[in-house]
Amino acid sequence: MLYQETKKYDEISRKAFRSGPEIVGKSGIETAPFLAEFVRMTSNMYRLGWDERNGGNLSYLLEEAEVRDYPELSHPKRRISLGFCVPELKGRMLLVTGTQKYFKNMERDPETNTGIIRICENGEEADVLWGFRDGGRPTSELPSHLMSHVARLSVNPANKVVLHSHPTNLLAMNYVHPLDENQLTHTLWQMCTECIVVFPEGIGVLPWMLCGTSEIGRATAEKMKEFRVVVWGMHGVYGAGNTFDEAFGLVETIEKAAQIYMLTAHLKQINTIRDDQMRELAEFFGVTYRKGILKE
Ligand code: 2HA
Ligand code: ZN
Repeated sequence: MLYQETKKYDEISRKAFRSGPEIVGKSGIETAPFLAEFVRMTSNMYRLGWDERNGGNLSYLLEEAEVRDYPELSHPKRRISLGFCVPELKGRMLLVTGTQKYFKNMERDPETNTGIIRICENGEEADVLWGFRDGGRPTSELPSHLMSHVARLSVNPANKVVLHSHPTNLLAMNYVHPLDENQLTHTLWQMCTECIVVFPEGIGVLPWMLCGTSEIGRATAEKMKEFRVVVWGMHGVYGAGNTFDEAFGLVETIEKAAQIYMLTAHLKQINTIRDDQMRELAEFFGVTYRKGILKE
């Protein structure tokens, strides 16, 4: 190899090593670290079996600084109507999965399966800045995503990620465990030692409701003021976090706890994590847990 060629090769492999092989041969927004992380997360969720067919959706609130290097985002491609109003997010940009799109296909073609939108000044429309290449639209669950972002930002300005998914064991548990917030939280806390530390505020629960509507969006957002995780009865879960890892890790922990429950609920239980032990954990790790769940 000539010296120049070697140098070029080294440069490419260094880049690939730093940001993952997917950036080689790509340009513009397709090289953005936030897109790589978004795609990685949806692919993981698919492989975990949480997001069959077009199930699940993901949204990420973008900061101006993250998109400065991508001039293609300054030319809106088309305007879409939201069907609801989120004045709190006017001017904000989000990367979001597309409606009827499969998490399975995200890695292969992010530009068709996702898109970046900017909420217009009226809060009722959005400009498509990139993606949805086949003329698609953002997820049918956009009301729940945008309203949840607003709710989380009102209590935590650093929140950036909202996810919706159908984790298998958590969903199975919905059919055999009371859908009561305190009872469900207590059971899940009991299933893994770390649970009370990872979600000390517990989990919110909504009864079965029609999905894809502004009503379920408003109900989810109301819960999101108190909880980072909201179970949609007999449907799935919403999770929020400051980073992809945080939102994913939260749902992953809850799904693991639900799996332990589903593996043991029909067996004779001879051991448990007691309430006083959970209190000991919370005190040791310095977390403030939701009151009214552990016996005082
Ligand atoms: O978008 O999961 O709740 C697919 C869904 C709807
Ligand atoms: Zn769903």
